[in-house]
Amino acid sequence: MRLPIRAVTPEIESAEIVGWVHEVRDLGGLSFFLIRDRTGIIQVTMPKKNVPAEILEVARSVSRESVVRVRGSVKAIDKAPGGREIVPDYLEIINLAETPLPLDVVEKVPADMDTRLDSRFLDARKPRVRAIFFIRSALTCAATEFLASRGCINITTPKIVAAATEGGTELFPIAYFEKEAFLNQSPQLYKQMLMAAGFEAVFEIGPIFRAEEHNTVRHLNEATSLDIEVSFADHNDVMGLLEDLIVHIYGSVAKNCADDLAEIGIDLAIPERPFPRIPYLEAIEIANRSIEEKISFGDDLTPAAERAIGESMGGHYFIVDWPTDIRPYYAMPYPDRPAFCKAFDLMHPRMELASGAQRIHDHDLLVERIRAKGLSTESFEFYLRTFRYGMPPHAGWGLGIERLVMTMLDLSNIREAVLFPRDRHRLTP
Ligand code: ATP
Ligand code: AMO
Repeated sequence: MRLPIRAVTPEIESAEIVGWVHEVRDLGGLSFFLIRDRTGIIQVTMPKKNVPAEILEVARSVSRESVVRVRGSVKAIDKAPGGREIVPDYLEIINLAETPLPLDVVEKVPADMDTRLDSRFLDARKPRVRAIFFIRSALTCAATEFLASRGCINITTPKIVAAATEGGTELFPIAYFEKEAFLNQSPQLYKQMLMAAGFEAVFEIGPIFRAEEHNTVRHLNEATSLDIEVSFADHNDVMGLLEDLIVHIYGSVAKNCADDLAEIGIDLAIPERPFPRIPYLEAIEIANRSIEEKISFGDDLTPAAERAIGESMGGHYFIVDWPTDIRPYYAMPYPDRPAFCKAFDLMHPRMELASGAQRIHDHDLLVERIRAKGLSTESFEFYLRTFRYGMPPHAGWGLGIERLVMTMLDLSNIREAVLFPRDRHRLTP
């Protein structure tokens, strides 16, 4: 029976493995393969004197990245990766790779992002790239377990929709028979409607689509959002939940992904609770101390402002109490100072990770806010009617999974955190 490569130890006398030919080296009397699977790398050593001629024959015809099956005896050896090697008595080429390879998996010559993404299936064979996606998987599993343990119901909402939710970024129109339709920017309206259904606490991990014209290292046109919505909760309650979730995810990744973190070279520090909560007014004051293009009241934070505040905060923090005018219509204004609202952003020193708010649950106030944004209430009727038959107070947030992975693993480009990114120029693979 074949073993995962990681399980092959010097204590085992013989082993069968399958994997990809990572490297081939021929030193005359001795030739080596490195064979790789998703668990690790092992050396296969073929001393020409001791290995059957038919095996040497097969070995000579193997190209890098071919898929092979190897059986043989396991020997302890200090010089090889993992301190062991296999001397084969059976070698089979299961699938021969063409040469030359479109991308070097061993990465002696670093490739640029576009070349890597064009051959993502080969790029993802690199142990470092594989590690990012194993961590991303562990991270979303940890989030799901945590939110379920807090009583949140896992929901799935439509991605083909009739209305915008967020303003700001554009929508992608799609052909939907004879109707006008779009790809959804956020599950916002649906998660709120489920509060009217009495679900009380919901979460979704799903795609969001944003027709961002600009091409940046922190925006995608198709991103993954972790959204929650909780009834009888305010903005402070859901900030607490978000903070607990981030600390839980970091702790879980640190505990379960030690090898993958080591592969990427990350010594993961778990953020400390509570994250500071600084009001918007204080945030722009901090930014304006060091940036050239000053932020005025009512401006969104520029990337330079986010960097300046991030530097002074050092770790995760919240910006709270935003001007009502620059937040979406659904954010609840403070009753005693309606120019400010109960909205917040969770920030990492490098960028925004999540946005959220306590929502307006009063129908008439919501209509007023939609109109104040210059939007028509007609296209929101399916949403607005849920506010007329018993809508509880509620709050929630949306967290960008790629940005969470990117900041956790110190990746320079958000595309590193998605297998098949969609950006301004990329629609394949
Ligand atoms: P959100 O969409 O929730 O506000 P975000 O982190 O995606 O969060 P954006 O609003 O897209 O942030 O960007 C924040 C600020 O940075 C905005 O003022 C936006 O105009 C500006 N910005 C984003 N990308 C670029 C870019 N490529 N060039 C110049 N400004 C940019
Ligand atoms: P917002 O528009 O701030 O809020 O989005 C929430 C989070 O989603 C991530 N995100 C993106 N990531 C990569 N590329 C993009 N183009 C992109 N756009 C957004 C970010 C961002 O913080 N409905 C609200 C959430 C709520 O209030 O519950 C919303 O969508 O990490």
